Amino acid sequence: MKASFRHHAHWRLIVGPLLTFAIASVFLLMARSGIRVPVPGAFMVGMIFLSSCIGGAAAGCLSAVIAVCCSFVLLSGPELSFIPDFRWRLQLVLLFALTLPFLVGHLRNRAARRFERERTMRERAEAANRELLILRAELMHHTQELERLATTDDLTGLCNRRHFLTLAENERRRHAHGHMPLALLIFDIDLFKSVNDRFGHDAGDAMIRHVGDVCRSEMGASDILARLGGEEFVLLLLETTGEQAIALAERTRKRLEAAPLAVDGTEVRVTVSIGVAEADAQTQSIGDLMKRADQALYRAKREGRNLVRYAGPQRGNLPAAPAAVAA
Ligand code: GH3
Ligand code: MG
Ligand code: MG
Repeated sequence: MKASFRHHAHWRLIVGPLLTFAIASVFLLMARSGIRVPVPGAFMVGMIFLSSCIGGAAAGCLSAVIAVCCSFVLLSGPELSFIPDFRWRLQLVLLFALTLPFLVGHLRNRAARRFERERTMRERAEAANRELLILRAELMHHTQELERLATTDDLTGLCNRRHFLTLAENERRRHAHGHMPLALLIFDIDLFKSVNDRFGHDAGDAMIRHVGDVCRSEMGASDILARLGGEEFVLLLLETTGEQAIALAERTRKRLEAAPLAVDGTEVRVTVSIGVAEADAQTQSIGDLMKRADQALYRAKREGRNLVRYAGPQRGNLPAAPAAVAA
């Protein structure tokens, strides 16, 4: 690769002078045969310029020497009659021929330096662009992470309260506008404090996660489940009537009741009380719906826990579910 590069450099150095020599020889032969060469000086200057461009100042100088020798012979004729003195003619040709390669070399170097500068700047701009792209990707990642942290509950991976309120309010408006049924459940783990007290905070956390997982497995794909805080959950059931919501609440309550949580080899019974509410014409906000579900939940607690209670204007209250259960 290096050898071929050197070979290439030599070729550039000699091609110009060789061409100059060939043309100069033709001119001399023509002059000797009595054929008048029209503008030999212009041809020679052109060849020096060409050599300098191809091979740089060294090639230009070589061509210049050949051109000067040729000119020396050719200019002994009467062409440059406006400079009668032969010595002056010779000096003029020498000066012109020797200056030209340096001038061309200088211009070539300047162009090369400018090209190099532009290349460096382009490379810097590309590097900055790449860095910018990386920073943008990082920023997007951090933004997504921030958004996730702002909307997700750490312990369960469910929506947090604030995010739930935003999503649920949008759904409430959409459902009210389309006259679609909408129901809401609030779950509260019964006597949860005693789980913490007896088995420790980690066991309490495990129970919160367990209840979250069971609720998640019962809900529909478009329903919205969130941890409200502590050991309370909320589930918004889209396009669901109060009856359907009560059925789902009962199913979840029974499932939890039937699946105790294993903590350090001990089976800890998990029960929840659930308040159910259904949106109606009087429901002005998701807060209204939650308030009613909360009232139903407190009734379930008051009436013995491990119960589902419904709060609705037309429906009245459901009969009590099985007896209260301690953890
Ligand atoms: P009730 O049946 O009336 O709901 O009784 P409870 O014991 O479940 O309710 P209470 O409000 O008296 O206790 C809730 C406890 O939940 C108190 C608090 O220490 C605990 N708690 C709140 N957040 C967390 C949490 O993130 N992890 C754990 N392990 N405990 C929590
Ligand atoms: Mg509570
Ligand atoms: Mg509780």
